[in-house]
Amino acid sequence: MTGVVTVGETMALLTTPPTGRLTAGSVMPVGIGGAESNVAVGLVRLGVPATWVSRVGDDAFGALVLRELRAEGVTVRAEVDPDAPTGLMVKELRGGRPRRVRYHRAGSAASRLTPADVDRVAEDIRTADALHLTGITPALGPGPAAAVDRAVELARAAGVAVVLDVNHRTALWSDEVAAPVLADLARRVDVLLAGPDEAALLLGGPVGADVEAGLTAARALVRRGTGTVVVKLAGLGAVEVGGGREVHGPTTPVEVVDPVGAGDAFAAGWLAASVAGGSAEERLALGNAAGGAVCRVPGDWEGLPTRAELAETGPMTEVRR
Ligand code: KDG
Repeated sequence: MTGVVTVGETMALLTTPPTGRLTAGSVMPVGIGGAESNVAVGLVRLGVPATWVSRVGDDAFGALVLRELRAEGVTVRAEVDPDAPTGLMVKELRGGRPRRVRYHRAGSAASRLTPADVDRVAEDIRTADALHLTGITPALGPGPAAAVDRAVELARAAGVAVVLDVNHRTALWSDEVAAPVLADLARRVDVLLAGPDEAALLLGGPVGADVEAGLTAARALVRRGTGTVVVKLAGLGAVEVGGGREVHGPTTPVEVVDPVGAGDAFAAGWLAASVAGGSAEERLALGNAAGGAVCRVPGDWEGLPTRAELAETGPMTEVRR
């Protein structure tokens, strides 16, 4: 197993105290967050090697990002950019739960990603078990969008499966601008992970949040050209359509403390089972279990589980290695 390569921005993440209002002054812990590196950490914790490709600024936030990811065992392939800062994200809590996320990432080092950053890791991509991308990266600007296209080209030419998590971020681009870009990208990948709203964005019509609606949307997206489509349905689990099969993977509801990062955890679990040769049932089971684990604790990625933790905390389908 060579593992998974992922490309995208990781930011410094400031979180307000549970009841604190920023405008009144506050002390905020500094951590890190980024959908793609969240997935990389999740994979490593599940025993799958992961490589994260990006750019950070030549600043303390960038050093923190690199140190944290290396400490988690992620292989870091990041350029340190002397001319742009590391992106920053502020997560405001109310009553202990996330209420709003604000980005300070325009002009960040990672928004200067270009195809050259991907070419530097071409061999990592060509020899990977899978390439993971999200719809956040093309929203960062033309350079990152071109970097995503280059990564898809390289992977597909080498027969490496490309997994796209739609991860639509309305704070970065409007539905109108995002929809055609993401729909075009979705047709060029092997696997698409989406929530009902994201499936609706791609299909141009409403999608319900129940199992039948998820299956209908997944079938429609497969007809549009993606090999396998997974629609995530929160407490109802997820459905997967592809390879001539349609599977619903139910989940065990958890007490949700912080849902941010649940989609990344699902992606990590799904990918970990996939690269181990697991069935659709096993992919969905591990995705659901990892997603649930992240929701139980505060933080975008801190609650990402190890296999031992999953075995202790909840039902999980056995996955072949
Ligand atoms: O899924 C969680 C991520 O959204 C978060 O960690 C930060 O990548 C991030 C983003 O762009 O919101």
